[in-house]
Amino acid sequence: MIFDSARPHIAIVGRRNVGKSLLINSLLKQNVSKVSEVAGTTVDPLRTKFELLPYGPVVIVDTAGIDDEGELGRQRITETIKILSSSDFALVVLDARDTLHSKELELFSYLDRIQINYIVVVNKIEFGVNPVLLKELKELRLTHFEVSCKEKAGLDELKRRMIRMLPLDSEKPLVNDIISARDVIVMAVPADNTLPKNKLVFSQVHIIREALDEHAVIVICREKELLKTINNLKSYPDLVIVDSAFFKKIFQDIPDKIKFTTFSIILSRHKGDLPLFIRGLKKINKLENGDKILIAEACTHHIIDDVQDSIKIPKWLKAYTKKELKIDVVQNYNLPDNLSEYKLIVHCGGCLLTHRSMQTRINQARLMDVSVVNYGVINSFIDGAIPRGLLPFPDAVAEWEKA
Ligand SMILES: Nc1nc2c(ncn2[C@@H]2O[C@H](COP(=O)(O)OP(=O)(O)OP(=O)(O)O)[C@@H](O)[C@H]2O)c(=O)[nH]1
Ligand SMILES: [Mg+2]
Repeated sequence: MIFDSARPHIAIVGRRNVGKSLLINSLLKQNVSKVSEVAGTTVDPLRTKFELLPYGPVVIVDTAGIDDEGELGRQRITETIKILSSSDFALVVLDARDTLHSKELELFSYLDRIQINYIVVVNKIEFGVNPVLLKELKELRLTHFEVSCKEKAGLDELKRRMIRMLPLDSEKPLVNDIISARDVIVMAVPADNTLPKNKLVFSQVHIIREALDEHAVIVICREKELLKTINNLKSYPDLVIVDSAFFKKIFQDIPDKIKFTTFSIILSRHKGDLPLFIRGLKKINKLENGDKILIAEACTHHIIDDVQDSIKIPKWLKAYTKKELKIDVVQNYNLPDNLSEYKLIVHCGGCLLTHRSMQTRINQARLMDVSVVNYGVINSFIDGAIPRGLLPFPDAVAEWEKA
């Protein structure tokens, strides 16, 4: 479920009874979460909207303890992991009297894998802080923050630290970081718009807007007029953007010196994670007979518009790899629970997903060690636009060139 996806989500995680719920109540100065000395008081995630001033609105999420026991406990831990993978930031709460438990070590490695920032909060410091705990945190190179929720110590400083560490906007730009003032960008617009309604138009408008903000010059033409347009310029353009399907027809006519990319590659980076998708693309060469592939479409509009991709890509995968692959297609806002059975997820472009929900899905795959690629990157590869079309994006080129 999305809960105000525009606001950054801060997950409060840790073992049972460390004081997660009291920390939330103390930060919010309201009793929103139930607090008790009984371990396992919080069983369901509790999301509360909160104005973290001067930062702005956030959602703070209380979770069940990561050391919960039994079958129900295991389900609650899974739920907490899901919450983490859709969060922008986390507070990991520890009890100052204890040393690190294996569950906490697992948690740190999860957080590193899903690459979200977090603060280690050592709570209940009025009892003194265990020197072994301090030594363990130091060995892990984890900086920590000491508070006492009971005595209301350290909480304002913790809020200030959170504000400094919260992501401002993790959405990658379309092009503004790869162009400079007075650059000339040529954009070739496909004649027939087979893409979902408004999708391309929307991204074109944003590319134009970003280019203008950078004081670049943007030249727009139809695909048919692209070569003529380039030849009419006094010098080579700094960037040429075309639809991936057009790449094959034109790339030999575009001098090698010109940086050349596709709308799909630009959008894959903007919404998803281009180096990760390139790694996923390379995974295709390592697929074996019997491997399971998941084609994941987040929005139902594909039924009408992109029917080719969920048919075309499985066909292509089988022909390209010459392997017996088991390919499942799902259309759902949520990814299936058996994610870890898959070797590769081929995700739709996610054009109707928010950046945050796309990242959530990517993070779920990362947690399960499943490779991910998206329609845009696969189509660009099929159309011969990879690797050349990656040139404007050095981190993607580096990923492609890795052995
Ligand atoms: N002495 C002391 N007690 C605290 C402090 N913070 C929390 N507690 C107590 O620790 C107990 C557990 O607090 P909770 O906030 O319910 O802990 P929790 O981590 O949410 O626990 P679960 O929901 O069971 O996972 C309660 O009795 C709190 O009053 C603190 O800073 N000092
Ligand atoms: Mg609790």
